[in-house]
Amino acid sequence: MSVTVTRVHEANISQLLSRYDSLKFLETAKVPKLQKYEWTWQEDKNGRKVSWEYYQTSVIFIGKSGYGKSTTLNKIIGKDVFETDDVEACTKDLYCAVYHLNHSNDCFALCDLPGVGESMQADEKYMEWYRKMLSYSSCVVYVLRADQRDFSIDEKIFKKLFQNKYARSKVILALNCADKIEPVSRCEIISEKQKVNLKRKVAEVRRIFGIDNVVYYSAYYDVGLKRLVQEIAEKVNGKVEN
Ligand SMILES: Nc1nc2c(ncn2[C@@H]2O[C@H](COP(=O)(O)OP(=O)(O)O)[C@@H](O)[C@H]2O)c(=O)[nH]1
Ligand SMILES: [Mg+2]
Repeated sequence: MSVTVTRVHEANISQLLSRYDSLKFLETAKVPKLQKYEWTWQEDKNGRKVSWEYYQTSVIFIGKSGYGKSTTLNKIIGKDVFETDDVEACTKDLYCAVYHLNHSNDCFALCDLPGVGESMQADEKYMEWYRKMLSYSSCVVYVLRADQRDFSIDEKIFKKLFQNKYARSKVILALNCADKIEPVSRCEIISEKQKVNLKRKVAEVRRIFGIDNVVYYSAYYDVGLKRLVQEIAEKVNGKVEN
């Protein structure tokens, strides 16, 4: 199976490092590179398939459509390059923001894998493909919503995707839309009362999914994103050579 990889953004890593101190290690880090996988393709300007090197430092964002993955990526990057409209279910395309590291030909990539959730439920045959792709990444950000009450579908998907301890060790559960948890405040983006409920939600999600790395944030209001990037940095740092 092959996949179309679209680079929605390409820049030097300095653009990202100026925004996030926690990623500074990428200035000197060596990134192991994976090549020649049949699904690693992108189309050039003439529509021809050209090989694409998939970087082991790739960070993949997954989660159901409408949970705010693209908004999160745009806020991290500082540009609106990932489309925030709803995408068609069942798409298998991968959208990436690629950052070139100064000292080598290596890259760091932030990727959006839309359609996970609905399509995985609908079609078991994609499971293996998704699992493979996730296994080649250094970090997987699984986006949930802080105001979500029922996690049963996500729990099912999660268990199918991350079947062993190693796979789960890469995961960060990111609770977006923290501003929407009750009691919604008119004066503050996230009130003290909301923070109490957010902490309870984090504890609940930790228990349900069996993952310690759980953070809450609001992509829309840019609250808590530095903490999320810090968690990402820790996972990626464990996969590169310093
Ligand atoms: N209130 C609120 N809305 C958000 C937040 N993040 C995303 N949204 C909204 O949720 C909708 C879906 O977001 P999008 O990024 O397209 O979701 P995706 O399908 O997971 O990529 C958009 O209308 C966003 O503006 C957030 O933190 N708070
Ligand atoms: Mg999206």
